[in-house]
Amino acid sequence: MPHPSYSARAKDAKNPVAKRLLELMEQKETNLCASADLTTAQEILDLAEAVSEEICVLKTHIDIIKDFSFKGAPKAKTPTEAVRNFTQRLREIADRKDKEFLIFEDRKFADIGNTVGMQFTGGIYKIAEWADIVNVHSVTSYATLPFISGYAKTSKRQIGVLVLAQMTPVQLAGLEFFNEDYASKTYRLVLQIHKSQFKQNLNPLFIGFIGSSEQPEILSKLRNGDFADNQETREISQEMIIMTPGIKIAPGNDKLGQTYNTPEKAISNGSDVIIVGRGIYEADDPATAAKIYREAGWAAYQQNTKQE
Ligand code: S5P
Repeated sequence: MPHPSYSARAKDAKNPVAKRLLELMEQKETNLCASADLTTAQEILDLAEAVSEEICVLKTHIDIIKDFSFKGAPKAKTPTEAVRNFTQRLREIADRKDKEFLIFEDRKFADIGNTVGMQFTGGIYKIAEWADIVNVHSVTSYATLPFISGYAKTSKRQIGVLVLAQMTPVQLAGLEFFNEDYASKTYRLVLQIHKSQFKQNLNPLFIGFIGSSEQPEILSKLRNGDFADNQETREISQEMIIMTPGIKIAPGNDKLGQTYNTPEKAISNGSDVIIVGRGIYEADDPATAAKIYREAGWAAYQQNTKQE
């Protein structure tokens, strides 16, 4: 079944980050998120520069960076200042009008609300000051959300939260944790909170899910709202943006169990944004690789979208 376009969904999106992202995707003609899993600030900034025209989102893991120095960085007296110099520079690259993209810190919060609060706003990373999007594990999302929600109410910065409904790989030591039951519970929890925040005139925080194309039938159900218990919930779930990691042009596995599927498979089963890490940053020419992924993702989107 063809899906509504990103721009049609942008009109209904209640979270400003989700709205901005859907608009940006349509304007820049890209549904590609580059995952910058690199360990020095300089490499990440160079990658961000190289791929900025091809992407709608750059995903970071701030806690894997071992060196925050970069060319032209102001002098930093403390680790917090060194991190802030880097995140400010990254924001400058992301905010350039013609090449804009959003920043997604892939922190996968999973603790009690008080601890997540400190991880989100504090430490040396101060994620809340620079990330547009963060993600939380479904099992603890109920506990973590009130904090992020409280922060969002008082802060000028807008934030969108993705919830992990599935993960790659699905099989962990032969046990299937990320099954249909898990995805369905995640969906129902997210939609319940999303609707209640909207009804209380709050900015809903959830913008969607991390979904995997290793289990395409579950991914399709997330997209189509098949886990909804009524029509209203099913319709609202069209606002949810699904981002999918484990993407390579050549499907397969890595040595640590990561599983890869193609951009076409992810998008045709209902994903909105493909997340590509090593397929881009390990390529000889990351800019060209990003262009190839962007074209593959965009062609798949056009094939699976209702013509308006
Ligand atoms: O289930 C998941 C969720 C995420 S966000 N599986 C994943 O691989 N990820 C992230 O996507 C992972 O942390 C990494 O940053 C990226 C995939 O990288 P790649 O090099 O395998 O493309």
